[in-house]
Amino acid sequence: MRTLRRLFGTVLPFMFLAMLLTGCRKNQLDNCDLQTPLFSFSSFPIGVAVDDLLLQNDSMYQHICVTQFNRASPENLFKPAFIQPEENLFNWIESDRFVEFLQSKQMRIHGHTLVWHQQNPAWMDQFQGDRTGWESMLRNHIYQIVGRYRSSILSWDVVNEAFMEDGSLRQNFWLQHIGPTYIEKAFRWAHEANPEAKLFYNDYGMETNPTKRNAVIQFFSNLRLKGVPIDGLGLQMHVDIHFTDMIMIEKALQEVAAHHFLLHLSEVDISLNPLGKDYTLNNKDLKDQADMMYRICKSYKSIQPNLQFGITFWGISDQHSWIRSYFNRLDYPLLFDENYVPKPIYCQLKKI
Ligand code: 9MR
Repeated sequence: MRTLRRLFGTVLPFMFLAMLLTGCRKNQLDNCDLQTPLFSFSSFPIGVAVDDLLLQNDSMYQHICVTQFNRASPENLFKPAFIQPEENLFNWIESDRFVEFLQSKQMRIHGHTLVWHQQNPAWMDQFQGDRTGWESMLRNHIYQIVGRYRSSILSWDVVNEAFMEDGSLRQNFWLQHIGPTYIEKAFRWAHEANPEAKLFYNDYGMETNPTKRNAVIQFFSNLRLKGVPIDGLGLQMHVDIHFTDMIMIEKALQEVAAHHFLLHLSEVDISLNPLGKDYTLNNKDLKDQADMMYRICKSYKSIQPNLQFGITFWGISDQHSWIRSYFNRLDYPLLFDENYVPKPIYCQLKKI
């Protein structure tokens, strides 16, 4: 009897309290805990841009990549300068290894990117030929790559950044040598090479610039009416914490969905120091970053589920973000810090 009283009087309440405390603590930690993959919290794929060299040489990078994400976009490896460095000489060794490795880890691969104005090899830039020559050169590039990965890469950024901020077509060498039909031709050729693949147009600024967004939506809606196989739009979503008009972003996502395009938030990062000032990282900015991501996800989840192609982050650790090297500024736009410790934005994503 005395033992029972002791059990109810002291031991059980203590055990209950301990369970409650560890339970709460566990819940809080769960959000940031790397034991549970980020993608397992999401109803749509969670992707990441993957740097091939880091994937091979940095074991922590590799570990986070294959355990936290379930889709990968090759950050640079599939761009023309890397994959076809000389005319008709394709660098399959690295791209094959990349694809096989990530597939062995059950990750989907999103092909990035077939047609762009940057990261093209010199021979392509200086290519000599009339319109037909340019067309067959581009067709060959697309056929070779999309065809080779017909069974392993089931979605592609076919054309990247072909529009300017004012909604006009960018003056790039494709436009110059083939004319504006280079875009629809690229989509048709990609579809011929792999009729199963989902084909995307990918661009930046569409989430915040209605002029550009409307021009892109109109352009691709018209192409689709003509029977051009375009499945979706990639809104890159390189944003910063000082852009606070979340209604604008929500509207952008709704508009794309209203036109029945699959929607990929394709290169997400949230800059904390967009103006490149002297900057000290602080908790308020980290929280604002997490809150902004939360709002973006909420808006994304409010579109029709069958149009939610996924959200892809443009890198793993702040240390390797393109923003630091490209703009030469200190910034912290990604989910993990320099030591691969998850940041509040990562933990917040798991609450959505
Ligand atoms: O992240 C890529 C970086 O490593 C390259 O140096 C850069 C070259 O312009 O391209 C970066 O990726 C770009 C992507 O392919 C298309 N959208 C803009 C991205 C950031 O520049």
